[in-house]
Amino acid sequence: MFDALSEKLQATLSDVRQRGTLTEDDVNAAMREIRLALLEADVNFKVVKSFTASVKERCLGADVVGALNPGQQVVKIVDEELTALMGGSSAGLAFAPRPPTVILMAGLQGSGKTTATAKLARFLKENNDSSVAVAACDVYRPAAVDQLVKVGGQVGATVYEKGTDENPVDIARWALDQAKQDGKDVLIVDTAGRLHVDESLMEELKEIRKAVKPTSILLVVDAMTGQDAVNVAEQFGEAVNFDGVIMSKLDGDARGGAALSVKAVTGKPILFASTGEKLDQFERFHPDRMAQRILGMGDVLSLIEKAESQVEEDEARELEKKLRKGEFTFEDFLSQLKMMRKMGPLSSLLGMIPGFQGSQLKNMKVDDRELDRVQAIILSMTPEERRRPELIKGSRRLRIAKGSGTSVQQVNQLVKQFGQMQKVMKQLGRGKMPDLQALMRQAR
Ligand SMILES: Nc1nc2c(ncn2[C@@H]2O[C@H](COP(=O)(O)OP(=O)(O)O)[C@@H](O)[C@H]2O)c(=O)[nH]1
Ligand SMILES: [Mg+2]
Repeated sequence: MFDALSEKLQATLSDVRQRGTLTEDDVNAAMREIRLALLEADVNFKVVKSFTASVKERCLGADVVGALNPGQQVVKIVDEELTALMGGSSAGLAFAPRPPTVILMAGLQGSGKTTATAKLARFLKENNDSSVAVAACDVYRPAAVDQLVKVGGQVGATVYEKGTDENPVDIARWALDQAKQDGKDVLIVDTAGRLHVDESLMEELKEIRKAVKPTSILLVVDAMTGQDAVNVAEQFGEAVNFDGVIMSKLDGDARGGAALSVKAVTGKPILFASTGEKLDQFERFHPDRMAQRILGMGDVLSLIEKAESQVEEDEARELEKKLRKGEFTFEDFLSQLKMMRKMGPLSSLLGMIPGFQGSQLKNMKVDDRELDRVQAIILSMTPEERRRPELIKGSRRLRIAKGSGTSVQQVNQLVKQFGQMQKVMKQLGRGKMPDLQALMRQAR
C-alpha cells in the first residue's frame, strides 16, 4: 500500500532528519521532493499545492519545540499535515436514535459495494454487537443478488431479497419494513452501480433515499482508480450528497492518490478501508495511523512522544537551578539516569529509529551495560559520598568497586569524569545559562 510514496517521503525525510540545522533552501528542496512524490502518487494537484504550502509555512515559522531538532520537527509537521489531509480525527458511523440505522451504499459498478456491504455487516456485528440485515437492491444482474445472498450469509447477516423482478425502490421500502419487524439494529442497502456516473443511476439512488430515509449514505470508491475515484466522488457528492467514504481495494493501491485526496476534494471523510477480498479485511480508517504508515515513522513519532511526556517539567527546572549553582551531585545524576531508563533500554530506544540497525548499535559508545555500570557504582556510594564526591578516595574507592562489581579504575574514571562535568557546569553557571539545546545539537 502506498509503497512508492512511502519510499520517497521516507527518503526525503530521513535526509532532512540527519541535519542539525535547516536553511530555507533545505526546506525548499525537501518541499520539492515531497511535491513530486505526491504528484507521482496521483494526488490531486491542487491538494498537493496547498499541502506543500502549509507544510513549508509551518516549517519555516516553527519555533524549535522541546526536545526536537529541526529535522525531527519537519517530520512531525509532515505527519500532522498528512493526518489533517486525510481528515484529522477518525470519523465514526452515525447511528439512528431509534433503530434500525439505515445505511445506503452507493458507488460505481465494480467499486466493491456488495463486498463492503457484507464486510460492514460483519464489522458491526463484531464490534457493536448489532443485529444486521442487508437488502439486495441491485436487480439488474441475477448474479448480484446471488452474490449478496452468499457473502451476507457468510457473515451471518439476514439477507432481504426479492430476486430481480421487482423494482429496487420497492425492495428497499419492503426491506426497511422487514428490518423493523425483525427488530434489526442496522439495515444496509446494497444498490446497483453503473460503469459511469449517469442520470438514471442518480435518479434511482435519490428514489431509494426518499423511500428509506437513510441515516447515512456511504460511497464506495475503488482506490485503485486513483484520481478517477476522486472525480467520481465529486460527481456523486454534487448529485446525492453522501456522508462518508469507504475506500475499497486499498490493498491493490500502490500509489495512494485517492485516499489522500478524497477528503480534501469532497469534504467527506473516509470511514472505512477495505483491504482485501476476504470478508474480515475491513477496518476503520484512522488518518493518523495511515499517515504514520505512509511515513514509516510511527516509531520515531512514538519515540518523540515518549521523550516529551517523560521529562517532568518540575524536575527539569529544579535541575537547572542546581546546574546554575554548580550543585549537581551524584544523587541528581542517579535520578537523571533513572528517568532516562524509564524510557526503556537505550538499545531499544535507538532501535526504534529507522536506519539505526543492529550493526550500528554495536558501534554505539553508550550501551546499556555501561549505564548499568555507572548506576551500580553510584548505588554503592553512601548518600554522603554522592553529595560530596571529593570524599571518594583510597579505601572508599575500593569499597565502591567491590560493592558494584567494578574495578577501582572504573570508579576512578567515573569520579574523574563527573568532576570535570561539575567544573564545566560551575563555569557555565556563573555566566549566562547556556543554550542546552544548542549544545546537545552540536553533540549529535
Ligand atoms: N483486492 C480487493 N478486492 C476487492 C475489495 N473489495 C472488493 N473487491 C473485489 O472487487 C470485485 C467487485 O466487488 P463487488 O463488491 O462485487 O463490487 P460492486 O459491483 O460495487 O458490488 C470483486 O471481485 C471483489 O472481490 C478489496 O478491498 N480488495
Ligand atoms: Mg454489487
